[in-house]
Amino acid sequence: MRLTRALVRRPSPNFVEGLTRGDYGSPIYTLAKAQHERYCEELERCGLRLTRLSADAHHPDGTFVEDTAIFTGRGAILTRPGAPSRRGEVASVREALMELAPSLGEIEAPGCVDGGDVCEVNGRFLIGISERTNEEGARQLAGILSSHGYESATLDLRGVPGLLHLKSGLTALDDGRVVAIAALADRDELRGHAMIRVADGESYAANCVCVNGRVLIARGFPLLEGALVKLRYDVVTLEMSEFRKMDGGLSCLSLRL
Ligand code: CIR
Repeated sequence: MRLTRALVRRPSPNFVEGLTRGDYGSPIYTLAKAQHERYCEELERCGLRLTRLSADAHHPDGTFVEDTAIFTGRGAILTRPGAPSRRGEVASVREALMELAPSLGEIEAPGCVDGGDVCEVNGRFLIGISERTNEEGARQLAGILSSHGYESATLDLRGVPGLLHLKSGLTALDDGRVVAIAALADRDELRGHAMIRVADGESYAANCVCVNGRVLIARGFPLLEGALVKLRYDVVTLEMSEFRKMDGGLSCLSLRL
């Protein structure tokens, strides 16, 4: 499916106050801003028209817009993020989405879903149950998807060390091939898919973005980059150091439709 639009939000000056479990130090705001700008330019180069939300000082994690909604080919579903500090991010995304896509529904309490836990693979949605997405949220999401004709399946991620979201370890490329970390690659739900396995030392790179034939990956992961190039993907590498410090990856920084 050819993508045409993306929603992004600039990092806020208090980005450093966001949630993180990582051990990579504190992000430098000016660098995060520059990396975000570079990311936006690259999305535009892939043919996407961007809607840019202004930075939100009340929500230091607000730049990770992916967690607030799920796009399907038929419309958008608003989430209820698992981290209480992030729930307020949804209001401004709801407003922006009105102009971009029909609403298919919204996750309601006590359900929680982070968009990072939802990955569409060949028209079927995989929903990770994680620290952020609970069973009730997954049940509501599966119901909304099913009422619009989509199949889904859940994957329990709670035993996978260090994995924040499903898409922290899994990307679906637009030809149906998946990029996956070892802990996900052998799951039944992915059986039969062409796959690139990400080496253990490169697991951060499993979160990529595939837009209109190009694959954006984090810079500094030569094994994954080499594997993609060998398979003739058009690869672009982007510096992600400041977002990695806050447990974010490439996909988290935009909602693409
Ligand atoms: C958080 O912990 O919620 C943010 N610091 C990072 C969110 C990353 N989002 C994503 O993987 N979809």
